[in-house]
Amino acid sequence: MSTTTTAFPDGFLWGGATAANQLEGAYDQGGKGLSVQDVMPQGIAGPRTAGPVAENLKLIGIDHYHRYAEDIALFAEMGFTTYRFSIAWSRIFPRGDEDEPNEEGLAFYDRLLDELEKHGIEPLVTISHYETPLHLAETYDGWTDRRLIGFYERYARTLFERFGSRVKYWLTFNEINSLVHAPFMSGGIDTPKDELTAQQLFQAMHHELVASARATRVAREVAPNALVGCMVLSMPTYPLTPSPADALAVMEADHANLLYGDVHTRGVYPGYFLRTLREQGIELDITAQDREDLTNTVDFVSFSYYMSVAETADPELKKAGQGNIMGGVPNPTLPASEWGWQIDPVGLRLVLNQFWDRWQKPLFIVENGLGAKDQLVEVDGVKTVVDDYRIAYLNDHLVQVGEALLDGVDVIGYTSWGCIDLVSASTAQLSKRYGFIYVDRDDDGSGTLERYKKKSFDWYAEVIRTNGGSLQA
Ligand code: BGP
Repeated sequence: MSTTTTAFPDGFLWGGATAANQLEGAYDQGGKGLSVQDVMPQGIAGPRTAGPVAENLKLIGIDHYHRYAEDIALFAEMGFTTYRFSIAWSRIFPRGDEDEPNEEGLAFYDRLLDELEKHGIEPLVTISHYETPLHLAETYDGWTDRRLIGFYERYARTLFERFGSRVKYWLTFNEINSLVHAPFMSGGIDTPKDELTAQQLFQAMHHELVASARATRVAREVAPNALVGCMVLSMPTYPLTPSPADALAVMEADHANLLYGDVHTRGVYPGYFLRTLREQGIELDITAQDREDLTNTVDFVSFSYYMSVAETADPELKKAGQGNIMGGVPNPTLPASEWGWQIDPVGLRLVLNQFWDRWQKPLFIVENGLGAKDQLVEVDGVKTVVDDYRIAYLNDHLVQVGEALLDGVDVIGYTSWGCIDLVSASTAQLSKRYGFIYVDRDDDGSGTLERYKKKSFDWYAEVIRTNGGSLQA
């Protein structure tokens, strides 16, 4: 039995990841304003509502707002050395465009950080994770409006000033490359997707890229110990056939995805993107100040990895498969999850190598995991979930992280997505569970909210305790 024991370096950060809107609940408490998530009861695909409706599971989430201490104690029991969470923008600036922050919101995250400190867990904070204040969506059409850069900069500055001495690792925007695919959820853009032009979407993307770089600059001024990373949705893409035409289709798909990391690490737009703009007759509003701002490049690159896709030049075969926000052509060689996300551990090693070769920045895997329907059962009188399928998924992906480390890739940490069950981003279901901890709440909103350790809880604790030595290659 071989293992990857030696691959994981000392100090490798092990933990889990969540986002405020998917677990906190308390959507109208502590002075919080509404965010775009409070009007998305069915996730990305469903219609947005005029206001919050009871069917929206995110309004209560898993009540983490009131149970964070209990949850963090469970993370500590697994031995987490890091925990990724997001700050809800509308807790700090309820409408998004105020001059002064909401003290009650800041105080909540102080308490949360106190708990992490108590357990010696290194925080990893996402500044904006799919939870733009609704007011910014309704009044400014979200990131299509240049003024959002200033609002975001003020918000980021507030966080760096308040928490900069306690938080080392910061991520500016969750999956920043999803904006063009999910404009309302990712960019607070109220205009329906099918009415948006490429010009508008790329302009919104440009505003976010500038805002991200400005936040990096502000961090260097006010929180010199902070390290700022970008966060991208990774989607390794294979040619459906070995034909040059399919390889070219892959290159184009890669360009569309890698653009964001290229700008964050190089500080300029790459030539292939300038070509796209020229050929589509798009002229972006890019000021001299924007160009200067963009040169504030990131300290590290973080990313989510769930699945890979295939790509083809053949329009007949180009039907999109199911998948994480962007999807792609299904790969006939791979199995899929119950939600159609194709499972490909080797894809993680490939993407780690690709990002390292291309950007030469430390890499942080900040999301990875299997969404599955779990069954709460009783084993020896204790309620649990026998989630061997999740253990297999995580084991196989972590083995590939070990391989990438042996390849020489600089990987600094791994946070498994949804370390405690939470509401799904794409479908807004609770039955799409990722956690090591089962939360008793169902899609109809029923349940006690009690927490139960799944089989994977002890398994992950052992992986962390042995620094990857217990993984089965
Ligand atoms: C990523 C998001 C997360 C998370 C995850 C799993 O795209 O950053 O917020 O939810 O995907 O997706 P889902 O919840 O749709 O299963």
